[in-house]
Amino acid sequence: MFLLILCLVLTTGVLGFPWFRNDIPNGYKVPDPCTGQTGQIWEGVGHNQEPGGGPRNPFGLDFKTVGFKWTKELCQKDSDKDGRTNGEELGDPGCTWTKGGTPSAAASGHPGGFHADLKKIFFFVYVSCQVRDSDLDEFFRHENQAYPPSLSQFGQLRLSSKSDLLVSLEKMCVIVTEIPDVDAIILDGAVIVNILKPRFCKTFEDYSKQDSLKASNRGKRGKGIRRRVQADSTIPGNWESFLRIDDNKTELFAYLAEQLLTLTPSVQTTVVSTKGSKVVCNKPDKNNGNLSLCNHEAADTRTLLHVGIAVKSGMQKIMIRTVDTDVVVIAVSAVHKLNITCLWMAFGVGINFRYIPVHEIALFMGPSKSNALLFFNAFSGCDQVSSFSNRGKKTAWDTWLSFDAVTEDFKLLSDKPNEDCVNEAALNIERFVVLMYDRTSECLGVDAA
Ligand SMILES: [Ca+2]
Repeated sequence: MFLLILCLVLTTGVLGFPWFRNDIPNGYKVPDPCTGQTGQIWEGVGHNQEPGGGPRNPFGLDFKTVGFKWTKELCQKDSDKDGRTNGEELGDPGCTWTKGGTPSAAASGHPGGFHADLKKIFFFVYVSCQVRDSDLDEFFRHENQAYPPSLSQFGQLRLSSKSDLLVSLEKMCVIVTEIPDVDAIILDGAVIVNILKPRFCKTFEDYSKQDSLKASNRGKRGKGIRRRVQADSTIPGNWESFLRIDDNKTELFAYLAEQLLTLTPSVQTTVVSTKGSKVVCNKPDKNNGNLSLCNHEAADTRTLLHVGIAVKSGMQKIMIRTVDTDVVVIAVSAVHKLNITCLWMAFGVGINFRYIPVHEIALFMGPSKSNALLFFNAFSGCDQVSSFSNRGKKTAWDTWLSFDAVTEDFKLLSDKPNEDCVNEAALNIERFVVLMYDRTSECLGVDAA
């Protein structure tokens, strides 16, 4: 008698009870998400364990909430948040099934098998696979999601706060608020036109002539407005919306480049400006080095090319106007190669505007580490690379400070980001990642950790 009662207890639970499986479409044919093998069935649909019993999975909890019935609400819900409704997974996409009827389709997924929450996913996989002949080590060697969490967050880039890195970098220099003495100023045109609103200007010609644009060293995406940029065209009321259209910007930058040259007397100041892939200058006889036909699409690297040409022209004190942390990083990495005396950043807007002496940061870091910063910045998360989950720039920076051996590997990959170098540097890079998540760990690789 005791044994009989014990068996009943072990098989009790939501959808662990066989008769509950009559209350959902295809209740006896829910595929096992663990093995991935055709024909393998998950008996305890509402539970984390395949035979049923134990903790309920999200579908089991939702099933209980609606009173253990197949309701439209339960059918339309995506209990395990995998992007498919319970109805879609159980073969009732139209939510028309009633008890005793024939579902319109076969069950194609488990409605409670996988969570968006990584910890729970691993918990389910571990619990369910250990009762089978599955090799867990082999399983965890492979990505098991459509969107590997090491690369993205549900298919989207995991963006970090890039400016957090500046906090660490600015501790290595003295920030000033007075404009420093410089020979040349490099302006990122896209930044300038975003900062300088047209205010009272009615036409593009007015805009190009406003004092603030000429003295611009002080200086979100969505639906935009397309407007022809001509001298007498009226400036649209919504400047941000106008700037969201690439064609508008292309025309505006070309127009402003011409106007800047026309409006700036060459005896006073030399103006060099990119105009599409070309470089134009208000001194026609000026040699612009190799800048013309420049194929750098991003302004941040192109800006540094201008710095290089200015240095070759004999200028030693240069300032870049930007709002982008990436430009600061590239500048720090380039200072030692440029052989420049002073490289300033006029950075930020409003009350956060300041002058950052990039040459001081590079001097403090030294040539190797300055160069290594380039890969460090890309690896820890940038515009094109996901940041690490729950580990931002500050954690990455602090980890680097405590693990200097990785500097040479970061430097190697900054100089030569090719496959051979990745393989060569992988050992220390993996160790770096382990330390980012656990400073006390002695594991060398991420799999071991
Ligand atoms: Ca689902």
